[in-house]
Amino acid sequence: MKLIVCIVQDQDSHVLIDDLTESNFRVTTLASTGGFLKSGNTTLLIGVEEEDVDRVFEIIEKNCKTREVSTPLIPVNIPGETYIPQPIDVKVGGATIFMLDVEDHIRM
Ligand code: 2BA
Repeated sequence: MKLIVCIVQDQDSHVLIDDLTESNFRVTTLASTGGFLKSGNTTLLIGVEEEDVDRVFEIIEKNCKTREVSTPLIPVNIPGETYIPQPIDVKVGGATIFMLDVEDHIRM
């Protein structure tokens, strides 16, 4: 069994979760925050048998889009002065995926 840890943009998470559950996959969602943009994203935990991994990837690919996002204009306060950084555009991926081997899966 594999555990797919998948970080997606909030905008894509609802349709993705619906598609996964309608396809009989079990999903846990966690509200998360990206370290760089400091804005919300969604982390999904999906436990699947190895033969189903490709099907899950297809569903993720179908529902998650890459978008260009500007970094926020958050002022940086240095004692005595305030510095407003220039925004930069970054491409946020449709999904960032980590695959972990699962030693045991127990349901009681
Ligand atoms: P954030 O950390 O908010 O990053 C959003 C996007 O900003 C990233 O998109 C990337 O295009 C850019 N970015 C991130 N760190 C950067 C840096 N040090 N310098 C320049 N640009 C940078 P993605 O790579 O698609 O990542 C989307 C979200 O997935 C990330 O949100 C983070 O929450 C997660 N993520 C990505 N790679 C990760 C990793 N290796 N470990 C843990 N979480 C990761």
